[in-house]
Amino acid sequence: MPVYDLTEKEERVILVGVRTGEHDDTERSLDELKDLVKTAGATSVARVIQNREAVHPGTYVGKGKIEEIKELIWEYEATGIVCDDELSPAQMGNLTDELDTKVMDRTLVILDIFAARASTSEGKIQVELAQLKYRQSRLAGYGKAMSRLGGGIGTRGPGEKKLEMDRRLIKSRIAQLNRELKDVKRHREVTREQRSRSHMPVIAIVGYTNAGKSTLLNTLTDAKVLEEDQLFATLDPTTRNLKLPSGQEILLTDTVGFIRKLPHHLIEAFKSTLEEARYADIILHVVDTSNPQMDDQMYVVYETLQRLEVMNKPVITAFNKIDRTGQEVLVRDFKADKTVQISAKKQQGLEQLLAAIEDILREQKIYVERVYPYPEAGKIQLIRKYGELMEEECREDGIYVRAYVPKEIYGKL
Ligand SMILES: Nc1nc2c(ncn2[C@@H]2O[C@H](COP(=O)(O)OP(=O)(O)OP(=O)(O)O)[C@@H](O)[C@H]2O)c(=O)[nH]1
Ligand SMILES: [Mg+2]
Repeated sequence: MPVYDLTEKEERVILVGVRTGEHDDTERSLDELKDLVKTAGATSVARVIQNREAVHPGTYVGKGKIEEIKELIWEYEATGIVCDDELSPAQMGNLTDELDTKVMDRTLVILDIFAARASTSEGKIQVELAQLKYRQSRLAGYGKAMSRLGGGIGTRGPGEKKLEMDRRLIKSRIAQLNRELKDVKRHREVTREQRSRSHMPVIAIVGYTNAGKSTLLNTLTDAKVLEEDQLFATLDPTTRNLKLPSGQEILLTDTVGFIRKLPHHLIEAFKSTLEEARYADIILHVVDTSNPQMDDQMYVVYETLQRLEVMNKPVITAFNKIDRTGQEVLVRDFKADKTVQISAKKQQGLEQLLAAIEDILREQKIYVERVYPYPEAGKIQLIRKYGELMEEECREDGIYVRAYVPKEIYGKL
């Protein structure tokens, strides 16, 4: 009887970064890379940073550093290295030759985590597509680096499936996944259309990974989405109804988290998921106030929104986790239309958050004050359902109403 070894050898990796410009966040970026590596199931045993004007085009780091890394590999019995930037196929091939070890990059690790986390068929299609495209461009001419991956990080597809290795098979698999993705897109469009016909405003929760987006959705709507102290705990967007204190109903959507250097292939593949924010009426930006890198993270979120062409939308920034920091930390966000301080976990500041949402929605609505004759009373139902009915009074000539209504409804009144 054949015996299969299902346990993978523990991967021990050395983190490698290049510090280039003035604005130096290499250390912090490597801290994050360490978390990513851990999430992917490997251990970081050492880190190396090189100061260079620019990343070495052929080998990412210079010759001297390569020697240093070689020694560290030997010293720490490392099984591979992870570079903090996406390596070109040539860099990956050359480093593999020089170091004779498994060479990975930040992108590969992020893709690996996404593969492990994807739970819906939509998520799985998107991740596998991103993984295969990454792999495809590196197999051409540099197959050695890919075969050097062996098992572990970089070889696992969604659903514990091994990723395809054969170039021709990759090509046909990509074509198949692209077809499936088209169906997914169509499905999303239909859902979105239905939503916009329901006239319910959509609010997209965005933010850096681990900021507390899912926790907030759960707190507000009892959505039961996975919340965990981990990077990229949730990938698939979840939408839930929420009734605001005014009676108005809205849709809240939790989306995939952002991170610095989010892989290009991932953004491409996840476009239909990430696009949820593009069709939202309000962006709810959740920030982890307890994270020392809060400012960098906010910057990355706005940059990513721009990459996704999410622009000119009202933004509410919710400074989350204030139960950890206390109110004394200085928080501000000039890009936001409104800011609130909350604790999604301890349920603090939620009334203010809902009030901020109502304020913005009201700004987008039209004020109506009039008397509806009794035969037209049915229209008040419309107001009640889609707008905000503030006053209603039966008079001799009809029903007197004061309300805010969405523009789309106004015409019908
Ligand atoms: N102390 C404290 N912890 C919080 C708060 N909100 C969320 N957390 C914790 O932060 C961690 C991340 O929360 P999630 O809701 O999973 O974060 P997310 O933004 O959905 O993260 P991803 O899905 O990974 O992108 C979890 O351990 C939460 O329990 C808060 O207000 N206070
Ligand atoms: Mg989440």
